[in-house]
Amino acid sequence: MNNIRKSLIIIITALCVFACSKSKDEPAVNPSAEPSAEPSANPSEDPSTEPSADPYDFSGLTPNLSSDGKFITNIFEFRPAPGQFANENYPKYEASNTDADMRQKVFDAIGGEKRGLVSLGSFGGYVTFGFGHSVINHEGKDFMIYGNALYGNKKVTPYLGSCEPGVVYVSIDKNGNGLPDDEWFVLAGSQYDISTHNHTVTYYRTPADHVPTPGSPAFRTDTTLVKWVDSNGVTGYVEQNSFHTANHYYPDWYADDQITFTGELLPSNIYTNGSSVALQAVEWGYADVHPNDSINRNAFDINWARNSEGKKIALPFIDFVRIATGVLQQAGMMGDTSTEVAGARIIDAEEAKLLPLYPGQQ
Ligand SMILES: [Ca+2]
Ligand SMILES: [Ca+2]
Ligand SMILES: [Ca+2]
Repeated sequence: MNNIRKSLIIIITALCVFACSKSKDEPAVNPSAEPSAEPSANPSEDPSTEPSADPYDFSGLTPNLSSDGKFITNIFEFRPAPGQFANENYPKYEASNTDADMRQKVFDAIGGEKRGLVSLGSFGGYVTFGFGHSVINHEGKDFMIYGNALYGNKKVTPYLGSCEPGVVYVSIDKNGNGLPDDEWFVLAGSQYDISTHNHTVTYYRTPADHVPTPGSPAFRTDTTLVKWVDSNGVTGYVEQNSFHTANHYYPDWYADDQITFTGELLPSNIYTNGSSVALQAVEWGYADVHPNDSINRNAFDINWARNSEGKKIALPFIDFVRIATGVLQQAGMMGDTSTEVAGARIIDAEEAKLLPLYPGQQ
């Protein structure tokens, strides 16, 4: 399996691998990365003006409590960015598959208590899901996300391994139509203050007359396979590597020849030492950066929600969750970095009491 091979590469390229201890409640890896105080509030707000002008007043909304399952029931969107696993696997694209077919495959992989894998591709690629009912924002953490992160050589630097941060967004069904067409809020994790907010990247389908540009080392079989342009005018490429040469990387079922994503861009987490390459974990608040047995590090509090201007937004509950790859990078033999999602689960109020908040999470 590609996933196993991918893991093996990481293990081989790390300098010396050993079993790492569980990390549930360890102190901050990088205390300096903790978010600082929230942005300044708007001092011009006049409390004497008319009521309910606040778009973030959700007090009139009633949560949907028609069911009480803990796991994913609906895949609303699957929009991966180009990457080495697109089409090939996680999930596999087969000729004539539609968007609906691909969403069904995603559900088959990560719906309910299944722990299959879905790969989101390069920066911005995402999956959007729900639990069949609202998720109440109770005290502490409210849900967790499963991935396929692993640690390698913790001796060299903390939490070194295959950690591919996915940014988590939440939304409330404000217009009540049951669809995720309402405003999205990012859950501000430990990297929020050093991330580029509202970063936009457009990827272009490889032209039919494309001529590969081999690079060095030899595993870089085409350094110009999928072109991208970001909101700063910077151009780059998702490269083809020798382990995935039969793949277009650009999702074959997309009707358009270009696709644009906007979201939080984290700094590169590539760790290099000579020819060794690994992907270092970030502290908290992102999917697919800590092994699944670290429940608390894979758990999320709706209280971390912020709007696109950085303002903290109090959400009494949510109806939709979106996970998007948060980095844009080529990591040596590991190729492009892609967040994987292996399911999600609601954390109830009792379990939340067992998952203490880390410094910076309050
Ligand atoms: Ca909460
Ligand atoms: Ca809606
Ligand atoms: Ca991963």
